[in-house]
Amino acid sequence: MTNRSTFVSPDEIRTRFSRAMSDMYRAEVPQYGTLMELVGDVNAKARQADPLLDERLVRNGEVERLDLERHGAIRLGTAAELFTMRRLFAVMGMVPVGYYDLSVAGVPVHSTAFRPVEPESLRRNPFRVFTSLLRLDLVRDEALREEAAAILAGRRIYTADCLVLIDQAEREGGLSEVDADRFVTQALETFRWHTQATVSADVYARLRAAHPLVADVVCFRGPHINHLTPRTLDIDQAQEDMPERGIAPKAVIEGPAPRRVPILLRQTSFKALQEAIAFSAENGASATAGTHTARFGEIEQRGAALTPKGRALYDRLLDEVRDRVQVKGDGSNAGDYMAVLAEVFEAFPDDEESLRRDGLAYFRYRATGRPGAPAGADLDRLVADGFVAAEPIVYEDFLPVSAAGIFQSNLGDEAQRRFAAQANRDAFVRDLGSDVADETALYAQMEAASKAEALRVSERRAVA
Ligand code: OOG
Ligand code: NI
Repeated sequence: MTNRSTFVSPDEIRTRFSRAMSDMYRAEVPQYGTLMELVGDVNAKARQADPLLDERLVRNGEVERLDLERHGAIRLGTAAELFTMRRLFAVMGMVPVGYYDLSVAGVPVHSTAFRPVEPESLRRNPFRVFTSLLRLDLVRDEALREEAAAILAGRRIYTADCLVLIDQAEREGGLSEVDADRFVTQALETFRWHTQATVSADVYARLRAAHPLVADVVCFRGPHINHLTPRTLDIDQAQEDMPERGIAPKAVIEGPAPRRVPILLRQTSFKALQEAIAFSAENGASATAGTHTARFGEIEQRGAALTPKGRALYDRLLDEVRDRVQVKGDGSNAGDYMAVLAEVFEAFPDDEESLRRDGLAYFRYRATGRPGAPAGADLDRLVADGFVAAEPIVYEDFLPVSAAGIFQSNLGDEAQRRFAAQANRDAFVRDLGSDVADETALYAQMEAASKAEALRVSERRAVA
């Protein structure tokens, strides 16, 4: 017998899961704990320095979740793993949004982001997981490709209890208090680090030579969480402060230049750590010790979601930057890159009214409650006269060029690269077992719904 009202909400399960993941990661990667402390300090200073910002954070109920993780990332090996991962995340109210082709950056994966989509769910806990699927079809050596596929076919990344609980949640429509906690415990197992590789040092070396990412995905029992990412209010400050705390940041902050009105997403990370692992024994020889580089920490600062027009401008400007200067592998010209970035992005309007008027960003509208709105007035008029307020909608997704930069800096190769795109969205969707939501449509819907509501409220209060 089940009773819907006794189910724990998916939002609550996601909150428990992200907390458990954070605790596990901090215990496993102490430097990540140091990054969390740094972010806490930077955020506290930023709030002090900017009372308006502070007020908005308090008004929107964001303070309690301010320093918490906004996202994590995993890399899967097979279609079946991805299919089940979709079902696992659905239990926590996370659905696949967007398709990211990373082949453009020479990384043999394609990806989606599992995330909540309802504004209320995002507000309760915005945790999302950037989830990549290895593309063995992009590995040239056929024998190696088959060897990797055979290794992957033999692993089981979900515990038996986890699979039972996913089935149960689907069948019954939710999980009880006790089962929700069991689910979190069982699901967490999939994301755990394994110091024992499933392959010999020789197999590891050959896979790594094909691409470091191939080795990372194929040689372990499961898709270890490879980073978690809290939110910072001042990413430039955090980047600058990292070395003082013994953290080596990647050379440049990905995304747009620093601005008054933030847009999209800016991200930076500390470089992945070299960690001790053991390879399995081979041909009667004893197991050997080795190292593997996969896990790191990242921070992010989010801004306005852009319309297709705004995004086209962003992509064009970023292309121009990267035509003019490419970050070198050793990061020695990071300053030049940031200078060119700032110069080129001057062409992107940097005040809320221009972003709105020019249709570059999505906005959420609300009636301010100011009395005396004229009947039948159009939205721009109502905004101009203070009857309706408009606030940018926060971008909740990822950026493929930035993601590629994060991948590369953590594979020990920060040189910017461009390859021919080899997107295969159809294959991804087939493996996933469902379509991915179109992020632009989600923002457009949110904007449209808020517009209609703001107009309705103003009209009701309007004076003829
Ligand atoms: C994922 C990198 C992408 C981001 O924030 O853009 C990402 C990975 O390294 O697996 O997390
Ligand atoms: Ni990330």
